[in-house]
Amino acid sequence: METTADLTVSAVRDTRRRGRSRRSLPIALFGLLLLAGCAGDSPSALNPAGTGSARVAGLWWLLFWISMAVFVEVMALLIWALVFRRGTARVRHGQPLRFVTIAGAGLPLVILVAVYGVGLRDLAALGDGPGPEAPTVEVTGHKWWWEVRYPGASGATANEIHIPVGEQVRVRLRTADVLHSFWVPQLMPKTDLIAGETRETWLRAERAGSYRGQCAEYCGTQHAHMAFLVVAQPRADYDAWLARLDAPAREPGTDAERRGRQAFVQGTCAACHAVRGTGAEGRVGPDLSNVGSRWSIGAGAVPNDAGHLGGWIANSQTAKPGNAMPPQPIDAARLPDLIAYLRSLE
Ligand code: HEC
Ligand SMILES: [Cu+2]
Repeated sequence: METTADLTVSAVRDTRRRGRSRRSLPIALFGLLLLAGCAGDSPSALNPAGTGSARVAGLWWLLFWISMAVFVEVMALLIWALVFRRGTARVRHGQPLRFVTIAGAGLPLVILVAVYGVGLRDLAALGDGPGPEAPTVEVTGHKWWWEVRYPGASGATANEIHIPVGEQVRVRLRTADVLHSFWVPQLMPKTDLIAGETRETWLRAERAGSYRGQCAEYCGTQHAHMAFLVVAQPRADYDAWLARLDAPAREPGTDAERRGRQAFVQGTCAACHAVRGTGAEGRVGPDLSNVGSRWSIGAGAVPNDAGHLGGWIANSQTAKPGNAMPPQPIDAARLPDLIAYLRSLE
């Protein structure tokens, strides 16, 4: 038969058990979060896809494991000191001064100098840019989008940089207004864009794919919507893409698209946007010659589909408040044509 005392004891055990399971949930979630950083498609600097970021990740893991080793060692010493307190056990305490000199000063000095050396080596490797024949991309930061040009190709694109996979590509960086910072975590650490200066960095992707980039220097309200995509593709695909960037934009194929082009060229749009071969040569906003194939509208603000495009044209301030494209006085009857035309530009 259970006594009251027995019942109380089992109740206490129950609460303890419940407390433990309540605590294990946040711990499990934290663990999952850590693992998420290692997931295959995570746009993280610890998931490198190119030589530049591989250096950074290598250095990061080196520092991580050294820190872990030091942490474990210090904890072991702490426990040792607590267990074998002076007077409580018969342990010989050796020569404390020699121990402190070696483990407390000598060892850290050796480790720090070695890590400093590895850091200098990686810094030199990151500074080692491509030769003069390497492909070059010219990127200009605007509040809040990226203008992308290739010397030798007449056209431009926005928020999307194509590079040949396995090749070191030079990136020339300028800003049209304030400070921005060019960062593709999976490929290369940050480079600041400084007013009045042309900075240089490089990209090299070891596997084909799309890598997310982001402005990494606060530049105003829509700083978060200043993302871009680096598309690394096989050399032949890259060459074909570059050739299209040099050719006139795609001709309208339907009547709606033809009417859309007319509305675009004759309306306000042409004052700020260019579409190659149409006479629209505005440079205030992104070149729209291939807007239909872009990964997003507004540098990551909204997905690139017909609905969001229509909403953007009528009033982009809803999707990206404060951006430099004012609401457009567009005839509602013309909007579907304009959408059809822009969607056809690939
Ligand atoms: C006063 C200049 C101005 C006018 C006029 C203007 N735009 Fe824009 N537009 C911009 C700017 C600046 C951006 C970039 C905004 C951003 O992402 O921060 C932009 C972005 C866009 C984009 C998104 C492009 C991309 O790749 O993200 C589309 C599409 C677009 N405009 C279409 C139009 C159409 C269609 C018209 C005419 C009805 C028009 N714009 C009129 C300045 C203008
Ligand atoms: Cu920014």
